[in-house]
Amino acid sequence: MDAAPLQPEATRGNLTIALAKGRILKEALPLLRTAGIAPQDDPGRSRKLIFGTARPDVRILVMRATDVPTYVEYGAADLGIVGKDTLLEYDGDGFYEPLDLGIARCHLMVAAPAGQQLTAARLRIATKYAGITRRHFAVQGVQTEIIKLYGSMELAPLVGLADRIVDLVDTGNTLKANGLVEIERICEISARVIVNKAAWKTKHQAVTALLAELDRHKGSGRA
Ligand code: PRT
Ligand code: MG
Repeated sequence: MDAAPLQPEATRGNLTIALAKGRILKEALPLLRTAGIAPQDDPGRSRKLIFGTARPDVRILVMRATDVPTYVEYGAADLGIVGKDTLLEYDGDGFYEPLDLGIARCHLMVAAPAGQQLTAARLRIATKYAGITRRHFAVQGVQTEIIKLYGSMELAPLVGLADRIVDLVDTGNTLKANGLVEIERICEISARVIVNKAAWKTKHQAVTALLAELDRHKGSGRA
């Protein structure tokens, strides 16, 4: 079969959405479905990374949350759906952040073992969010040593790797199960839509129509 000829005019309004897998994908799918952008396969089960959708002009890329801003900044995706935590930690500004979807909600906080007595002058803090943590404590003038981890931050203070952690909390069950208590809230987190700056101009109509659709349906796709 011959490949179809390239039709730049016809593809001008096409949109590629980068979607963070895991929790955000799970919560964004019902919303995308109600907005008429249901993927053709189930991204939660398929091993595919690119998904066509019910709309022939929209496709979805599924990836690690931390890669979403990169794909959008470089224009490999026009839009992205990713947590505010990932955006705060990302070092770049090649996108706009026009919409809060209000899904995958949680908050970023500092936690410590219950009843902790601290003597050291310098706090050792374990976190996946080194940038946010550094900025947060710098503003307070607190000296810290930041220990970068990639998961299960709650473990670090239990085995003496760190005095405190900076992590996301939703129900608080994980903290509780590990004898930790929240001692300071840093900020509220939810999933945001980001848009590549060039796409915002060249695909303005398609982008704003999609944003309006998502905005109209947000909050209604949840179980
Ligand atoms: O990507 P990675 O594998 O490192 O993260 P993950 O598997 O922990 O989470 P994932 O990929 O499913 O989704 C991560 C994104 O979901 C984050 O970037 C947030 O924007 C959003 N989100 C919302 C959360 C939570 N809520 C959340 N509770 N991400 C992680 N958690 C973790 C938290 O780190 C802690 O370990 O859940 C645990 C606490 O939950 P509770 O309910 O016990 O308090
Ligand atoms: Mg994950």
